[in-house]
Amino acid sequence: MNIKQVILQAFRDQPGRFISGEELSQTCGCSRTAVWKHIEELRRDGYEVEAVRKSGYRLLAAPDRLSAAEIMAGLSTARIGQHVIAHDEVVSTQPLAHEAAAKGAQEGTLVLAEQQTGGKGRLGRPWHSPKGTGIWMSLIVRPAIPLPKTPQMTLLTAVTVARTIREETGLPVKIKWPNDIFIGDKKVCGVLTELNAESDRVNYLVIGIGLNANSVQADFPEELLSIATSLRIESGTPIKRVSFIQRFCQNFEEEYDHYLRAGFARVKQEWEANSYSIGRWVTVQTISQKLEGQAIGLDEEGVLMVEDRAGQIHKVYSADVNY
Ligand code: BT5
Repeated sequence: MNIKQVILQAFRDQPGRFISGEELSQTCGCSRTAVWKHIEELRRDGYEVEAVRKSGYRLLAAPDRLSAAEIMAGLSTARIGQHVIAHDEVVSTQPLAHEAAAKGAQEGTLVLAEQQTGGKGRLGRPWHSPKGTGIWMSLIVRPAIPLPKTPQMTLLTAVTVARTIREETGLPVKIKWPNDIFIGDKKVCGVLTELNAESDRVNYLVIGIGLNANSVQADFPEELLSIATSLRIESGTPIKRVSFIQRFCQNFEEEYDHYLRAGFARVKQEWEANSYSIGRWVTVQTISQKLEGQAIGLDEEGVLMVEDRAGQIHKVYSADVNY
């Protein structure tokens, strides 16, 4: 932790209380003048810090800005979110995460941005990511799992996002196979998992998460208005993006550690319990075939099972599913 982070942590450990300059200088191991300079920097970063002679400093409000210091302060994970690379504007967080991973970034590193000018969905589709309204982030993980199991990480991520939305907002969310989070019939979040592997070994995965957090209707272009929504639109109040990310990191780490230890069964159960897809009549377009049927569940490995009119069950590994 750098000095600004230590100061923020001290404020968070004693919420609402004044902390003297002397105490902060001891906690940080620097002079009182240096403390004052760092407090000024925090103010420039958007923190409201009150300073009262003889009492010291106290934190009144933190900005809703996705800075590394904000996210890491008070995060109780061992590795997910323990390294944060925060940008203001990028083309996409995905290639930046790949670059960081290739240079050895630790598992759990998060790359995020306030705005993406070329956000990516699957199959080269665009992901609309306007400034300050969403959570646009890429998480680097290095699971020791065989290649064919890597799609399970998308399902694990979807389950984790869904749980985090429920815990933070109480909104009823559903997961649409394989990577969409829905509220009602609109998409609030998409997950894009990209893989870097050599022969049969996973080097790393970059899991991109795009969540419409505080967008209002006017933030969506015409073509998305009828298919997209945000947590703010659905709940009627803005959400705290920093707390959301912190809780996501905690939930992800817990789910991921359990998965690495005990396998896919718990993710499967939670996915099915929250599924938008199961029971629905779907059209599946794979590279080689098109089929229609009812989505009936996941198999033990996380592959979607679709039963056609003749009662035959098809396994859908990777495809576009329409409803
Ligand atoms: C996805 O693709 O849903 C994956 C989205 C992943 C975005 C994250 S943001 C952080 C990281 N950096 C990136 O550059 N990407 C990842 P897909 O299932 O292909 O859905 C794409 C489709 O969703 C588009 O064709 C639109 O129809 C729709 N869409 C685009 N932007 C949207 C938005 N903000 N909200 C809801 N739907 C959107």
